[in-house]
Amino acid sequence: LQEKGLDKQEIQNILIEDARTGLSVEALKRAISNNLFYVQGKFPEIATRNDYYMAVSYAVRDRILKRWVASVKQYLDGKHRVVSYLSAEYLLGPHLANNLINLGIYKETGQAVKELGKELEWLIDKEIEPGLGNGGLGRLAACYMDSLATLEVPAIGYGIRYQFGIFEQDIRDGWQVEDTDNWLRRGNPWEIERRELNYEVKFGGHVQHYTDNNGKFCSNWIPDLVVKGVAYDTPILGYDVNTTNTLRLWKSEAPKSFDFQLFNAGGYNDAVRQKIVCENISKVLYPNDEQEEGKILRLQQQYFFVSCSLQDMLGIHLRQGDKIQDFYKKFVVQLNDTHPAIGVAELMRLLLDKYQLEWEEAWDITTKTFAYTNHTLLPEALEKWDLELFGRVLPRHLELIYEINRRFMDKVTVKFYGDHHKIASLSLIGEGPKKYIKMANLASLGSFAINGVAALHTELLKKTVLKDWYELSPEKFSNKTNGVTPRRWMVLSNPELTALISDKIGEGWIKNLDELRGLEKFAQDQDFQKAWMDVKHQQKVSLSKKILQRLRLRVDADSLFDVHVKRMHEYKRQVLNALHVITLYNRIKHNPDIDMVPRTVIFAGKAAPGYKMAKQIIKLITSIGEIVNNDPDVRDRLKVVFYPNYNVTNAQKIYPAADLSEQISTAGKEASGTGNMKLSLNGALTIGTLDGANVEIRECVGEENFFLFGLNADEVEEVRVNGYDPYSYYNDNPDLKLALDQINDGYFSHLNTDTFKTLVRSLMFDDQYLVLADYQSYIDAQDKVAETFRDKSKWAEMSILNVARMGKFSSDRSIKDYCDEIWKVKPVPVKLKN
Ligand code: T68
Repeated sequence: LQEKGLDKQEIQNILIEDARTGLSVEALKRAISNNLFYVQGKFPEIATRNDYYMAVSYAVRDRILKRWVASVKQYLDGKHRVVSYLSAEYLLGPHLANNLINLGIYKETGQAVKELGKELEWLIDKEIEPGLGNGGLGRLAACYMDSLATLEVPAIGYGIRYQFGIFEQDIRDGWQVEDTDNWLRRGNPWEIERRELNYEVKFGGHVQHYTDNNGKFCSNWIPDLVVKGVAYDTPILGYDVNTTNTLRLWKSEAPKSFDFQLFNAGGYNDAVRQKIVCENISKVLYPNDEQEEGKILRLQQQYFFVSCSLQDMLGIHLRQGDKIQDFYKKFVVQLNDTHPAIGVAELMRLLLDKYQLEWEEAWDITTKTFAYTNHTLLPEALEKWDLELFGRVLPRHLELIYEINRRFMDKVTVKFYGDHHKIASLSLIGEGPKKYIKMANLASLGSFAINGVAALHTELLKKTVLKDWYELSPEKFSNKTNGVTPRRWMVLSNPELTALISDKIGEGWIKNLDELRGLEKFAQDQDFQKAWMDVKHQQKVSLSKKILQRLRLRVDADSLFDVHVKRMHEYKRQVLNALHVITLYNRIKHNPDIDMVPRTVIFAGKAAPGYKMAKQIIKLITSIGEIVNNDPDVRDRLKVVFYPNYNVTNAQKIYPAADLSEQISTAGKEASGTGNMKLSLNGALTIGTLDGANVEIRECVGEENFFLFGLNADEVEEVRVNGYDPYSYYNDNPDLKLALDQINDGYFSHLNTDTFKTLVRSLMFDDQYLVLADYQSYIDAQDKVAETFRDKSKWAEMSILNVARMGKFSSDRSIKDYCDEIWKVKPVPVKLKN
């Protein structure tokens, strides 16, 4: 630098800048050492693994911050339109490796850490993931945040900073036990606390009405609780771009002024109690997927984060000097299911009560702002709030919802005069022994766009749960098939396959997944097939080691890895898979020398803590495992694994090792599925029903490369209408009968006939999910899987073709569709100065 004629000060500045943001091995090494000393206050001899993790993470964060600041500046200067994603859940998964990949410094950082005498993998492996979601819906939000940034679209994700995320699952005596997820216990280097960014949120109390001096009718909400929401920002960096968006999560606290008032009045205990009540709101994630809870705290959580987020957006908008009337031009707000649907009433409240707009104008802005994504057809998952409870928590919103509904009902009654059923179904308020508020109706009425998450799902929405809404406003409806980010679900979790693919077709596919097509022409290439299956084998060996460590169970990496991983739910039919396992086991017992394709059946997934049946299914799987894995007759032909604590970290280890992907839900029940996409992208073949996105996956990969079985959605309906008779399937099928009798008679439960009583009874007498109806079709398809697996070259070809044809299922494609067809937003490339 001296030779270049720079003076001392200039050189100094460059060195400082480089230490903060340089991407070379040297710069990274210096930054990590500095952080170890100046942030952690340690020197190498006494630094712990977490000290190193923090030191590396802060070095990475500095580099992201430079891009983050540039992004925010650019967005504000240009007054660009912004996507606001409202979601009660974000299942991000571990940050470090993902950020290294998106920054493009994975190798350099690995080298820097190595030169400091440590291993980067040693740090990555132990990262505690933020599990701020239940399953597919929360993970989708995370994939979408990645794609929004990668596509350089200005976006902000809003949600809740739960102190405790999804519980940790342990298996004891074959049963699930839950442990709290204290994910913040070692600190979180990826978030920045923004104490200055906080909003007050009111709860309870009553509403006063009065007429002001100008004769205007006004409302004043006097709450009995005020909570403060504090922003915690996490940067979301795109892949191979500078764009860094913000995930803004709200933590609830007690406002200072509030407890002081009580304190001064001598109510110390009350003050402390209030503080706890406030902090409780963002304390813990509700661990239910697809099952309504109807708890007050849950409603408080929803309103809390939605109110903070809308106040924040309005603040951003007004600070730019723009008219309140133009709010919908600045922000488009996507509702991730109905969990944030209270936003419709809250935006109305803010526009009416705070900004004094007239009703028509406020409603016009509101309905141009929101768009709603539905994620489920299950009736038990549709959100309803008991009206009386709702009114106690949000009295002003109850008034507003009544008024929204009154105006709406006026129109509907004219339009559908005499059709009482339709009118009642469209009402925001349900009648019955107790009145309730229908959140899907509030979301549908308050949004300009409504979408399902796979083609079949959208069609079924239009025919069933949202039928009347479709008939009322067909122009609002569209499909946006889900997608997954290839960065986390391929580059990060399967570096070996990534390298093999890039070696053949270059790296363009990482940002343009359609380019995987280029692999098709190698599908029959013997050398490529061999390299392909070698990578798969290597991944299976790695997973086998993990299984051995975690479960002290030895599995054969040459066996067919049959993978069924997702939340435990009756509609996902883990039991059907279990019946297949028992059938294979019985074949061996019946014919001990049978020549069969060895299998390792791997299950993983959490059950909602209150969902008895799902927990019993876990127990069934572990119990079958106990018998099968310890039976000497079985030898190496069959193993059953229940891999505990399924989360993003574990998913990243399981997907790359899968040969077979189980997507066997009752047709018409799984809205989309996204695990189906991740598994296929990683080279697994799918055995599945015509449900959710399976339909589209099969269309893309070709029906000859997909193991289809079972009733389709229409046939399922038909069977139900005609009366499903499980007993006849049981009686007519000796293999099925034997398997069910064994479960019932305690064959897998030390002769205890109580253990699986409710499960068997459900299957035999009132199973909504038609497990027995699809049994034989499933067994036949599984036999075909096994036959195909014997032909290694054929299997490799099918696997390559599956991957080659997965381009559609990138979340980049999904997000592009949302941008073009719903949000009307354009990319804003971010340039770095100097
Ligand atoms: C899932 N839904 C769908 N819900 O089941 C899945 N629900 O088919 C789809 O692929 C995915 O969403 C993404 O679209 C969920 O994951 C929940 O987790 C949930 C959580 C709370 C309340 C209700």
